[in-house]
Formats: sequence, structure tokens, C-alpha cells
Amino acid sequence: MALLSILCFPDPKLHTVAKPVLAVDDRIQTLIADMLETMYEAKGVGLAATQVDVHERLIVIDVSEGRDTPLVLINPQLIWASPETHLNEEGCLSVPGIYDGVQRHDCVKVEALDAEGQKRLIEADGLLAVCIQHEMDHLMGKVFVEYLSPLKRNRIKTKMLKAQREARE
Ligand code: K1U
Ligand code: ZN
Repeated sequence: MALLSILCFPDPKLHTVAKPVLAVDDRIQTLIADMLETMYEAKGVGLAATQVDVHERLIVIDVSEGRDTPLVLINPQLIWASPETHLNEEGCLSVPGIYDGVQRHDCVKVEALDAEGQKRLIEADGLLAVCIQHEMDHLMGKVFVEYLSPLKRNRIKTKMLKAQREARE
């Protein structure tokens, strides 16, 4: 297994729209293992392939207390979203240290392939529903800060660029 580098906002590669996974083969199994290791090491609850510069529709999630219940979604399709929404505090491993409120559907139903290539229906609420919506946005090239006002987004962009410049010095 290997730790992967996570792209940081405002890297333009985060805006790439991911293509479907064509086959759940050894390459994808290795990518799943590496993404899970990277997500656990970064203490995240989710990670989209986009964030590790792989532009294919693959997400890993683990919202369990014990950090021992990984969920793998390949080629996820949103098939239903509740009309009820809530403002949820979100973070992002690609925008470290920034947390803000995003309006999300309370419940979602998603169809996807699992790590074995089997079709599954996932019915989610709570943090899992929020995380699935956040990760599916990544696959569409959308970062959560794009839901914030232009003023907030620009402040975050300036802060991130400064932190990246200082880290290089
Ligand atoms: O996609 C990512 O960057 C991972 C992201 C997923 C996410 C968390 C919370 C709401 C929406 C999406 C994170 O893991 S952020 C950091 C985190 O560990 C966390 C944040 C809030 C609650 C629980 C964990
Ligand atoms: Zn994110």
C-alpha cells in the first residue's frame, strides 16, 4: 500500500470532471487500498479519486466510530435525494483548516459498484449522506468552498496560496 498526495485548493486539477471506471481490476483494487490508507492517515471520513489526481469515478468513505467500516463507491449515481435539506459544517482534506456550512439533502439513495464490482444500493442519512454528496461533488470537479460567497472563497484562496508558499520556503 502507498500514501498518495492530496491536491490542495486552488489547484485547477480539482476542477476536472472524472470519467467512469471501465473495469474493477487490479489497478482499481490497488487504488482503493491506497486511497483508504491515505484517508485514514489524513483522519478524513472520505476521499474522492479526484483529490489524489486520478480522474475516475471512485470514492472511499468511513464514517464509523471505530474507523473499521470502509465503504467503496465506484461509478456512483444519485438516484434520489430528499427534498428536506440542512446546513452542515463541512471540512475538506483539499482545503485544510477551513470549515463552513453547506446546505445538503438530509437523505440520499445512490447506486454504485462496490470494491468487488457488485452493484449496490446505498441509502444514507446523517454524516454519511453529507459525505457522499461532498465526495460526489469532487468527482464533478466541485470543491465545497464553491458554495460559499465569492468574498469568503477569495479569502480562503489567498490563505491557501500563502500557506503553500510558506511550506515551500
Ligand atoms: O473529501 C474530503 O476532503 C474528506 C472530508 C469529507 C467530509 C467531512 C465532513 C463533511 C463533509 C465531507 C473530510 O473528511 S473533512 C475532515 C473530517 O475528518 C471530518 C469533518 C467533519 C466531521 C467528521 C470528520
Ligand atoms: Zn473534500
